Amino acid sequence: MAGEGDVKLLGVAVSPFALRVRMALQMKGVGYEYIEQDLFNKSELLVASNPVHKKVPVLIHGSKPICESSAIVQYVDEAWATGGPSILPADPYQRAVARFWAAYVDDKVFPAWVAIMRAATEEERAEKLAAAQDVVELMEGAFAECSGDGEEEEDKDFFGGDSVGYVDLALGSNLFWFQPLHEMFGVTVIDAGKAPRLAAWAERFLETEVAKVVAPAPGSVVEYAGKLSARRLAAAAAAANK
Ligand SMILES: N[C@@H](CCC(=O)N[C@@H](CS)C(=O)NCC(=O)O)C(=O)O
Repeated sequence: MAGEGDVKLLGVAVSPFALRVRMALQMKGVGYEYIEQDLFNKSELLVASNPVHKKVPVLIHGSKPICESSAIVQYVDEAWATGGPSILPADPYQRAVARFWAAYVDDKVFPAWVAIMRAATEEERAEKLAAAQDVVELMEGAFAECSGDGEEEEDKDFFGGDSVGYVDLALGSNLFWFQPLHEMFGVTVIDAGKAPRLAAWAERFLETEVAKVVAPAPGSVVEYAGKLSARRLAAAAAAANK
């Protein structure tokens, strides 16, 4: 029966996509075995469970693998419907709005901040930062759209209203990289001058229990970013020598 059985999660401790699933499982009080993956040397289990993309996260419920973080979070919300607060809104229109903004996070916000990290020169980094800040700023309006019922003047604390919901998990899982990006490159992705409500939300989100429980160990994101960068440089050097 849905909501029962043996649950495993294949993840990487610093992966935003895996982190959002871990937060969803935490919200629903689901016990699970967490199996850390090495993406530089993918396990047979990962490749067999997600043969199409070979990416984390993968949730394995009983013997059934579920791939793609957004599909997994929605599955967790439905399969453990009574385990904790609803992650998606009950109202069909609000659900559609939440799905729209969560997709915006994955399609626009994630690539925008990854581009800052990959910039080859300081000039390029400044360009990518400005672009990322514009992408993020657009979510200021989304905050009012998602968190209220459209009639109230006051902002709620979260995209999900009074508590963390689907868009909070989608965007919030990216926040674990923003402080490390600041440490590495001195950049501020959510600029309080340009996006004050979002900056306040980000502080609130990182203070929630659900975020604190999964937060990557200090230094681990910077370390992982270093490994990714070394791999990228090695691949570029190998391509240039062909
Ligand atoms: N759209 C996917 C993205 C997952 C993703 O990009 N995972 C990365 C780690 S953050 C990964 O497994 N990368 C391995 C690879 O690209 O080979 C989701 O939402 O689950």
